[in-house]
Amino acid sequence: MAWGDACEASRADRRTLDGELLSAQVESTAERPYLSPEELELLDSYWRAANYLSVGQIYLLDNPLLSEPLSLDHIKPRLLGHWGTTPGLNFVYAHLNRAIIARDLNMIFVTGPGHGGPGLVANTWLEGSYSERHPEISPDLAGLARLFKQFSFPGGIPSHVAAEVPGSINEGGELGYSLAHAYGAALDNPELIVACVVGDGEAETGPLATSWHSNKFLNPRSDGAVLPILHLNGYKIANPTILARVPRRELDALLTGYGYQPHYVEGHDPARVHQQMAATLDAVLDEIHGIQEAARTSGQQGRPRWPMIVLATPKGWTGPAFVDGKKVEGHWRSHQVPLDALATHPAHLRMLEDWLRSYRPEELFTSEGTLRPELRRLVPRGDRRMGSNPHANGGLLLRDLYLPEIDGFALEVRAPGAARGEPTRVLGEYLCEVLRGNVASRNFRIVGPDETDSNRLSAVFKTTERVWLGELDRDDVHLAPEGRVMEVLSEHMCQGWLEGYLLTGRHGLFNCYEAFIHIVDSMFNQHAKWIRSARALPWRAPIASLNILLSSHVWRQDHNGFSHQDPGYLDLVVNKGDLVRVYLACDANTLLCIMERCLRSRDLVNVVVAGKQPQPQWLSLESARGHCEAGIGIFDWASNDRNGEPDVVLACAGDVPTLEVLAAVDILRRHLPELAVRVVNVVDLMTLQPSEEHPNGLPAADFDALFTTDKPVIFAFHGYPWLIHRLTYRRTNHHNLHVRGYKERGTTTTPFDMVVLNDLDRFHLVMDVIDRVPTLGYRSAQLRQLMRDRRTEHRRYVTRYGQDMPEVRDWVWQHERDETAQI
Ligand SMILES: Cc1ncc(C[n+]2csc(CCOP(=O)(O)OP(=O)(O)O)c2C)c(N)n1
Ligand SMILES: [Mg+2]
Repeated sequence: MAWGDACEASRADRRTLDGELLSAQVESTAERPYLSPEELELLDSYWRAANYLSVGQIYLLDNPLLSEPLSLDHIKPRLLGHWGTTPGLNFVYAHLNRAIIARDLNMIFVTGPGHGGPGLVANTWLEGSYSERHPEISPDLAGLARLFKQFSFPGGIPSHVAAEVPGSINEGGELGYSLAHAYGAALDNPELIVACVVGDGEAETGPLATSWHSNKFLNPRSDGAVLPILHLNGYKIANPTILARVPRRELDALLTGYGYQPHYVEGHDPARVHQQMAATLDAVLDEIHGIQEAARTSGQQGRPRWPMIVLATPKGWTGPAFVDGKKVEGHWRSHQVPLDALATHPAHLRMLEDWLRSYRPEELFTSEGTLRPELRRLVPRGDRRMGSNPHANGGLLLRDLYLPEIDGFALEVRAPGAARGEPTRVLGEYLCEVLRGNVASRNFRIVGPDETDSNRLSAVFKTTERVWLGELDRDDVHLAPEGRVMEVLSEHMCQGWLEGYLLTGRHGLFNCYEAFIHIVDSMFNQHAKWIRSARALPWRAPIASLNILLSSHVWRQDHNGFSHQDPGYLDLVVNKGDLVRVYLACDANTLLCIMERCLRSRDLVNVVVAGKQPQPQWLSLESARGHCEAGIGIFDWASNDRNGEPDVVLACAGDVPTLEVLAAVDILRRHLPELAVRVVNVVDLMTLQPSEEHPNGLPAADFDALFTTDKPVIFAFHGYPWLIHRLTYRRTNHHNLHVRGYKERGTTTTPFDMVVLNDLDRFHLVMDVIDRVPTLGYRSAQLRQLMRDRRTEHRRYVTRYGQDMPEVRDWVWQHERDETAQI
């Protein structure tokens, strides 16, 4: 069949919106075979080989080529894995290989139903990529036996498409992220096609449901293509799927409504479905090529209607049709292990043998366990193999970002508190230059859920736009098909895109309101797991870190109120230990130093919390550099313990806690000048952990030197107080540590009232000092009384005037500014 005919056939597909029309179309494809009998036979054999290897991985411990009758001794004692999705994945993989060879495509494969691990392991072994990455799983009989044994076996490999599987950028264990990952991979990769199988159950998840909209952000001129393949096998674990049980007309309307041109491939007779799939795949690849050509050569504008495939084939295709009288093939019962009582049901063992032999392994493999030479011709060459495509091992392609010197962006701070500034606005200027400096390499993007302006990073729009392929209005600003900032009100899409972008070897930053980053807690978990697994694989080259900037944070969401006040993301991320860095910027220059470090780092998740409101600036760039390098340190200029040991340590982490601590120190030094106070500021939260627990953890001696071993420590923290206890519980002086932080008291109120509500305010900190420094005794009773009165007065004032007291609003750090101009 010629290309034109193929398009015609696929156009006919588009009209197949109900069963009748579809069967008519299937008949007509069968009458006019697209593949020659030889091509069909080879393709089907290749598919059978992958299916055989998949079943073998789930069941076999020995006898890999069934050279002797199957007995229980050959069967794994624990049967673990997912069969149901696998034949469909294998089917798609075989057809994509055919297209890659025919068209010399640069393609990677994203597996939404990642529980189909056996399929991807089988395919990458067949093509040789697996053995190249895992030489012990050699392309011979011994390797085949090990391939089978290792799957879901202690000391072996997981049952999912994990980082261990070459060619994967999507684990798929937690469903929902495949399509966003696929789009992230395609961005700025104009020659790449990302084939993405979406499970019909997966399609019910929130992240996946919204990810269809990614097509409004893909520029056909400068980005690659994504080919979504909705795997409509009808079932999830124990239920039908929604999309399989709505009339095709509704499904078609849904997908068309998302802006796609769906093409349907449906059936259960392999020969017929092969013919349909081959014809349809060629048609959609023609369409993709046509779209890209039109945009790239004739300058066609606007949002294209990208094609996609709906593949409706039975779940558990080619497996046992019925087991113990119950339907299995084409049913959710095929989801995991269709025959799982082999030890007690001899008939099941025979069924398994029949099933395995139905693939005719003797026709597929030589007696040495290698794929027969005629089938090897169906494997793309070298890096064109999807398991060896360097885009799926992004670190191989990673180039360092150009990073401008931060000096040009720093605020001039002649003395602590002598300047004011908005940290994220300052950062925005720097990021603008990062964007500008990397225009040519097209390897840096900023994502965010509609908050880049709100987070005051607006300076980036001096050099770039927001990507937008949708319709434009005359009044729109900063929207264009070309742009480096991607904004969509879906934290899932933001993170999914960025993960896909990073995993394929690029760099980026996710900016988000602090409270709403929780929406993607679980995505963070999964990405961190991926990094941990990938780090253990020498062939997976390090990728750029996932950088998350949290602004509009808990303490300055006073106008949005309680719903927007939640610093708990930090509690979550520290669970991932050495993979995570948490930075709390106390001012703008600190933020610049932190961000520069994050953008250079690899294989980490960096979480940066920074304020956006005008606030006093404490550190010159030089001081900030040293402070960030250490991650923690004494603010000499705020301490008066220089000539001896402190009576109390006041520690702070975060911009608002730092401000309150310094204001408290101001009060203490005015009222109790003889009290020796030490101020410790923490930028890198992980310094608090013991060095044995975290690479950034302070050695015990350094920690004790800063916090003493016996003095009271009042710690003002940005987040929930327990986190500081978690991190420091093994420190010598932990029993003297008293933490103030957010304790879930929030509302729409003034900035200072927020800290008062949570007992983090300067007055309360002074009271904490008085209560915990034994030597102060009764001498400080009056000051304590005064502090209580100030809190009472604050309450009276804010409820009356709706703003903070002048003494709070206008407070500035003045101590010794003249005599110690150096900071
Ligand atoms: C977010 C999430 N929720 C639940 C699960 C548990 N789970 C594993 S597989 C599966 C069904 C998947 O169905 P589908 O996407 O249709 O895949 P397939 O039919 O191809 O197996 C579920 C619910 C999961 N892995 N991820
Ligand atoms: Mg399904």
